[in-house]
Amino acid sequence: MTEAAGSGAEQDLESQFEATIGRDQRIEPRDWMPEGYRRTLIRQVAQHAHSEIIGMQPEGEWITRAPSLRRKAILLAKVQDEAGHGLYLYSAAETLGADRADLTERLIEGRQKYSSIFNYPTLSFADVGVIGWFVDGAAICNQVPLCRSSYGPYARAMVRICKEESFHQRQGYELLMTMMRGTDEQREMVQDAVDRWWWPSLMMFGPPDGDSPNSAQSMAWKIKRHSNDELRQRFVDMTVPQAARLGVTLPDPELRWNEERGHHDFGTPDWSELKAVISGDGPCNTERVARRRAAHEEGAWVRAAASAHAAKQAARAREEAVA
Ligand code: BYC
Repeated sequence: MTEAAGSGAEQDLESQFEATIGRDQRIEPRDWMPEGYRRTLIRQVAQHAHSEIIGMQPEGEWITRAPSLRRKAILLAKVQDEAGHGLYLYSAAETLGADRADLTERLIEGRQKYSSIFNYPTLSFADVGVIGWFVDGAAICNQVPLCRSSYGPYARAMVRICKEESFHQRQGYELLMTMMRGTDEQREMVQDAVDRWWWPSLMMFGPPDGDSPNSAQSMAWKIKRHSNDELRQRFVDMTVPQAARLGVTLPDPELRWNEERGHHDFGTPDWSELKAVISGDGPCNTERVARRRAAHEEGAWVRAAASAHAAKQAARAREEAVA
């Protein structure tokens, strides 16, 4: 809070910033903001953008193997939506002064994080359904409050992203419903996918509150509106009745309704697994980043062509201005 403690003018700016946050109004790109606020936002928004882009891979692997034309068209649209989400978010990061090429470099050099959830393999087409149901469901719980985040461009990007995530969640659930009405083998595929994705989905919300170094400041600045544990609980409460309706068992023997709390009690995720996955040691970290790096390198000619075209256009505009 004392970053701008220097001059009186800076203190005024800091008080104005705090007052804007206090009134629940938005901070916009041209407004003064403390360096810590800017850094925290760039960190979170960049990680979020990277997650969307890396998140295209686990489901994208199933596009060529989708069981019907209809499922292929739906999956293609979903994966393209995720690319779009990445683009809105990189643009939001740019309004904070970040350079998109630099953010990409940081991702492919392993210097910036992305969500742990995308470091697990997709072993059957049921995983596409479970990712939609759990991962997009978790994303909705986490991101709907971000529509009220204090930074304007991030909050506005979230509005559209959340609408699309809702559609993604429904398509996942509808796919699973269809599979559950199918053969025993299909039902087993769904249960197997549920067993593998449940705990990693709970880890998406981040470490427990007592072990979350960024939460207190991010909540004070109203970047985050709820703690990691609050949102995790919301997700569990939302998902349990959906699992019952679908006819699958969530793989947690401690899961039960607690009348007194008005919430479900549930077991403790393996936090050492989350730490390992975040630090690069998950089942698919190496291949995810390698794939992203290869796509970046393969796209070099597109960037070169776009820059050459832009330079040509600018030169032509200058010539026309002189003539
Ligand atoms: N995975 O102090 P904490 C999607 C890091 S994409 C990896 O609690 P914070 C979708 C954390 O960054 C969904 N890292 O942090 C896409 C921090 O490290 P640094 C992505 C994690 O920021 C395609 C450290 O651990 N969603 O929906 O206050 C298909 C300590 O954590 C994770 C977002 O990005 C993790 N799970 O809270 C389908 C949402 N958890 O930076 C779907 C926006 C924690 O200090 N982000 N870390 O080195 C957020 O809401 C918050 O950043 C988090 C973490 C709740 C994730």
